[in-house]
Amino acid sequence: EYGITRPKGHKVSFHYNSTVEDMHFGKTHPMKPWRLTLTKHLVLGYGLQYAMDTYEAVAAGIDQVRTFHDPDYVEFLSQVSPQTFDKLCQVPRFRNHVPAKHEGDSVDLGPFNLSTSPGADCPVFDGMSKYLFLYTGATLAATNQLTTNQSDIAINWSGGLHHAHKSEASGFCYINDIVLSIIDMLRIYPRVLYIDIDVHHGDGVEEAFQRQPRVMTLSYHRYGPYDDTGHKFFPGTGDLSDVGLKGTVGEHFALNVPIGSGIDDRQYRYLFESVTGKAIDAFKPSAIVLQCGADSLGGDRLGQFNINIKQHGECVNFVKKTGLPLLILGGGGYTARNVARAWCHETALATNNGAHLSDKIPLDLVPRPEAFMGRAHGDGQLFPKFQKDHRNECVESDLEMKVKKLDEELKY
Ligand code: VJV
Ligand code: CA
Ligand code: ZN
Repeated sequence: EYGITRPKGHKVSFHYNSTVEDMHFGKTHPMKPWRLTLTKHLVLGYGLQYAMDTYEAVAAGIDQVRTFHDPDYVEFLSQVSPQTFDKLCQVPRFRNHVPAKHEGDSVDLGPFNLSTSPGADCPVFDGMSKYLFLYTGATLAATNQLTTNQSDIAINWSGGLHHAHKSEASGFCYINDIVLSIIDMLRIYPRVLYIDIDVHHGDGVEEAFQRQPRVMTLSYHRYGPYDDTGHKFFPGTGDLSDVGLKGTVGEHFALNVPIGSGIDDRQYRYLFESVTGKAIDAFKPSAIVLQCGADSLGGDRLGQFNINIKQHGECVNFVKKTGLPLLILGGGGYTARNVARAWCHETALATNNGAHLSDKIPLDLVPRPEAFMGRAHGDGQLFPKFQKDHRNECVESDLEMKVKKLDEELKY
């Protein structure tokens, strides 16, 4: 009825395990794994399962996670729960990893920036260990589909956790599945391009490869001196002048596109297509990893951009057109119904011969139609127009200056 077809000679794999849906970071914590439930409902409602191969993810192994992360950190993550946290904190080699206390810290931090305080960015919650190794396992299985030439595009919406560091959790991210994936890819592909359209800077991935000329990282993100609360937008890195570690062979292989609040579709498209296009031409990647954080959408609870779902999806289309092996990952996204809309639309763009889905959500086929109904929830449309709730600080001349500067950087 919705005309879903399986593209010939183009294989897409979708990696997921529903166990991640039941996780709770805490009552009012912005990260809601049930956004993945809503995404699944839309994907199945539109019948996209017929256009791709779906795989049940299995947990990553401890050894796989150790290819990037510190062994003590991995051991801690594999054992931690609200019940075991206090005991693990007493272990001397874990105590060494407690971050220094900063003035004005509202929550007590334990080892590796983890905490049982409900207000923490990286709380310890029930089932957490399972959750972390599952989203990582899904990304690694997706990666394997590409490196063994079994898929052209592989998708894991539960992955894309770009802030995690080697031995520290950060910004809702614990295991950096992206870094682990790229490490695997480097065994097969000469060069990997990482593109990050989450509203936050992809600092963990950039840092991991800052000395590595075979990986180019390119992040688009909100960045500015200060926001209305007097704080820097998280994580506060990713300036235009940040281009990889100076004095190493990795210099010039990181690119950052800092963006002011309220950017609109047209401006975002100009930035994304100019810079990504030039990066692809200059770097000539053998494969691409695209982190599709949906907090760059208008109306996001944490984001500050005004872009619509169609433009977010155009970024996926633009990258897909290169025809290179492509890993598509999730990331941020804090207005759950819109995260589901965007990621369902992007699943369709990856499959279904790139055809657009009908704007009318098949409400009779989704288990929780009320999540998408009513004026406040987008009136049953897949592409509701977001109200522009952030003042547009972006001026054309400034965008042009940024494109020019990054173009110069790509001449190295
Ligand atoms: O801005 C920050 C850091 C603080 C210290 C810790 N407090 C909790 C918040 C301010 C400076 N953290 C950011 C992290 C954003 C992570 C984005 C992740 C991704 O999308 O890039 C990829 C998945 C931040 N912004 C908003 C919050 N934290 C926040 C955290 C909460 C919260 C409300 C807002 C944690 C718990 C609860 N409410 C109950
Ligand atoms: Ca980003
Ligand atoms: Zn984000």
